[in-house]
Amino acid sequence: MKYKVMVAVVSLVGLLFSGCATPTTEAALTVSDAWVRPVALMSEAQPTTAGEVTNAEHGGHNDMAMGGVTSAAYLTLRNGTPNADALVRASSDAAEVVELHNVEMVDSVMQMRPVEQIEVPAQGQSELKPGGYHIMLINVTRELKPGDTVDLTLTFRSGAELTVSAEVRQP
Ligand SMILES: [Cu+2]
Repeated sequence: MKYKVMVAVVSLVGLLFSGCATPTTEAALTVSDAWVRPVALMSEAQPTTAGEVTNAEHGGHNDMAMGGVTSAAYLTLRNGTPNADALVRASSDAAEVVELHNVEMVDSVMQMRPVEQIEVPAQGQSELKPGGYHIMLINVTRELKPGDTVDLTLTFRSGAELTVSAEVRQP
């Protein structure tokens, strides 16, 4: 009885696996669920998003005394190749400066830190999500309303480059 269930599960997994391994144009690296936090430009009171740090912490990146408006992009990276890879750079049509960040607890305070790269394991995935790794959009150049889209170009350690369209939406 138990054995039969096991067989059923195994064959189902096998089916899923063969379904993924389409011989034509199999994407080595894929991006899914890409989204960006909305921002309103020109509003006097810019609410600070929970879990993120205010512009003051980004003083080094802002030449303007008032500081630019920031947002963050999140997505899931999948690596279908047998080799580990890493996201090493990102750029966007909606921000002057784009950095890769992580959120760490430092003396029980959440702080954002730039990181060199975000690892994507072989045959695995990495999630960029609130409270963890994210793509920081610094000096956002236009209003980002829910429903808008933001282009993100992602460069990987392997040299692969992907451009994705991220939807602006509330967390
Ligand atoms: Cu950040």
